Amino acid sequence: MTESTVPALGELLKDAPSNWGKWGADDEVGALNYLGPEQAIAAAGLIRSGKVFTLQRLIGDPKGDPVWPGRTPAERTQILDESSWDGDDAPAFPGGLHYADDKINAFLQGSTQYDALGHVWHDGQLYNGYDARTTVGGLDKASVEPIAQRGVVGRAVLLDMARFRGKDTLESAETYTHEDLIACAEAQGVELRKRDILLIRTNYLQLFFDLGDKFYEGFCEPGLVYSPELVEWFQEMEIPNLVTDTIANEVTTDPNNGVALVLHNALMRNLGIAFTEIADLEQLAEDCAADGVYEMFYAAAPLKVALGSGSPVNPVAIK
Ligand code: UVW
Repeated sequence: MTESTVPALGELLKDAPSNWGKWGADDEVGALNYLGPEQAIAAAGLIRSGKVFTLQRLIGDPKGDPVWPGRTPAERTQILDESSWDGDDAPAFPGGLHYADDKINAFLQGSTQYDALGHVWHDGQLYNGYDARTTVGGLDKASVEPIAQRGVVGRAVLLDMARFRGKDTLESAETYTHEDLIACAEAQGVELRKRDILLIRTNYLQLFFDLGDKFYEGFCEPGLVYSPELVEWFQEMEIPNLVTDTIANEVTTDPNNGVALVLHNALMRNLGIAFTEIADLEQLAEDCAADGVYEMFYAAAPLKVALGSGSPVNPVAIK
């Protein structure tokens, strides 16, 4: 497929469903509106064993941080430690207090993160029809802050696509559809319900640790692939939040049309579905395979970053 035959997103998605205006002209959290007290109370009823799983990847992992090409991993810098008091520069407090301070310089989209609904756009408009000029210098509209202010709580279902396909990890550019998600849920014996938060495991980032720099050669992650039927399914199912263990939640380049990150536009920009990326689903998946329970309570709140296009998060799943 040559560059000139690749359709523009606006053309590809011209008849695609949209949730713009559904929750009012001022809405900035989209399909998260599907999650309210009723969903939180129902999800709490799923807590049976009390096993808690935290789904964030370690920032500053000595083995490396997988990030989208062009982004750099977080850098943590020690500012104060015991050596600071060897000289005269360290702060002096009555009683002789010493302490450690550090800071990180990080992409807000590095590590496990929520994307703001205004994180991607095309044709000059973001989620809910906001003008793309509102992103200049920071997201005035549909930033991560409103998501952080409300939090995300609901029933989550883990769909272990790697195990379902009998693989350690899905392969580069491997795709799956909503029908595969349904088949995976059936094989796992779990019911998919409206307003479920979907946690999809590929274990693809294991290859980042196995392959080193070669991981980025011909970079194309596996993932969900666009079709009108898939978008309709996500809309009908009122999916509020798509969580995966890959960097971008979908196949990087759509093999059917050559377009990059189609679902960021069809699901996030058009339907307002929150994207959570680079989640660590390994321990949770092990546990689900062991006890056969693939539904759980899920809670997450990204950091409250004014104007932010994304923010790190450490989601919690409780079974
Ligand atoms: C891009 O949108 C480019 O990246 P991500 O959603 O993975 O942060």
